[in-house]
Amino acid sequence: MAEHARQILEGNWLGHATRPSSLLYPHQWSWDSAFTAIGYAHQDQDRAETELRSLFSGQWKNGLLPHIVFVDGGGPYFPGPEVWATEHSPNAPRRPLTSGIVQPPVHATAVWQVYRLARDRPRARRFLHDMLPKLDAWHAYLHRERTRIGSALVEIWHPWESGMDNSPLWDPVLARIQPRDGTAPEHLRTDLRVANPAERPTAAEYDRYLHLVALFRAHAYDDERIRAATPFAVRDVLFNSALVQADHDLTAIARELGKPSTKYEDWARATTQAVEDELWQDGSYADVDVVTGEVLDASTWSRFSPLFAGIPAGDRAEHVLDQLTDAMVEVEGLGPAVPSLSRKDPSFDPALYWRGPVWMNVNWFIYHGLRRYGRHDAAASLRTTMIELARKAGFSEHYHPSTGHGHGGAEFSWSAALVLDLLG
Ligand code: 9YW
Repeated sequence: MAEHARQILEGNWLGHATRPSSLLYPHQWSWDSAFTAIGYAHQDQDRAETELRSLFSGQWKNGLLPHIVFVDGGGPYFPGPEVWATEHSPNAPRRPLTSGIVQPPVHATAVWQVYRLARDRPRARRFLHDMLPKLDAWHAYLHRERTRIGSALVEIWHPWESGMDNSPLWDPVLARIQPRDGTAPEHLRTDLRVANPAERPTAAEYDRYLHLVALFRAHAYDDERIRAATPFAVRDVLFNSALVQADHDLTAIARELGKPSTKYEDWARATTQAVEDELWQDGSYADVDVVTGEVLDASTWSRFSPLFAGIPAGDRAEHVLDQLTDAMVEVEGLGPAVPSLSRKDPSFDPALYWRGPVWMNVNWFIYHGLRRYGRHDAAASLRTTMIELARKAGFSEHYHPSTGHGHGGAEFSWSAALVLDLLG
């Protein structure tokens, strides 16, 4: 199993970075790289460090860590660098070329894991030392530019920033957008040529994704202008939960190096409090649409992501753990798993991307959440299902929640890396 996972990562290795999947995602993606490094950490310190260093080579002067770092010769992808046109921003690097938006901040968590598991300790310490200022700038960007007066919660400005593009969470927000400026004509969409179109976001969704990119480009990626103009601004449970955990990990990194950590502790505390005060709505965690103030209440897995960061306590934690047990599905012959969307949700579709399939990263977050709250038996069952899914269906991008069949991109890096992490 571990050997097979290593082969998948080897096949996706581009010499300095790992692509998520050969045809569908042939460049370096931000949170994919963090997950991939978490897997490499058990096997290969050099790879793990190189993965994260190369991702951060695309970091912007203002601290923004872009969601795609384009790799020369990586392969066709839409929207490519010419669409992002990040040269409009004084903050973007000239090289490497990047996108101009972010993804969930799991990088400090990855750096800390790479450091903890490393065999060559002096080298690991140099790595940690080099990564601290980069992580500091990345988190400072989020806490500074992605918040508004009155809330410590960070905002996402694009469905791609959530890591869960076509989640039904965004339906009501996207419905308000009339795409005019940018669109995604089907002949340009490389994803439709290399994946099953029935398992991909729709034309209506892609047109809105591109409309938002055109807006950011027109505002020269200036955060202040985008904050005022974007029709998509969401305080997302997963993004903020990932940030709380990453701020805890950044605290640990700073302490390990004997550097000041108070700023990171304060960030973690403030965001935790804001998740509790602002995102707990009618007995469940839910995203909030900043533009309308509405609660986005689709029953996605990300309602449970605060467990990963140890956010809920007491009765609230018990309540969320009960909801989680309720949301689990039984993958035929394998065991329980958490689907990306509850079966009871009207938008549920077992093969459609973030609208129902089982994802490895989702279950990895939940696995760690369960352990954190002492639910070791439930965590062990989830771990078994994930390993058996990979054995049965390979390292797919996602899996059918009843049959366990693989869907989406094949030979998917984070599926391989996170199984390596579970194998230990
Ligand atoms: C795409 C690369 C990325 C992931 C995201 C996933 C998808 C990009 O693929 O988004 O076409 O937009 O939703 O989580 O990082 O694997």
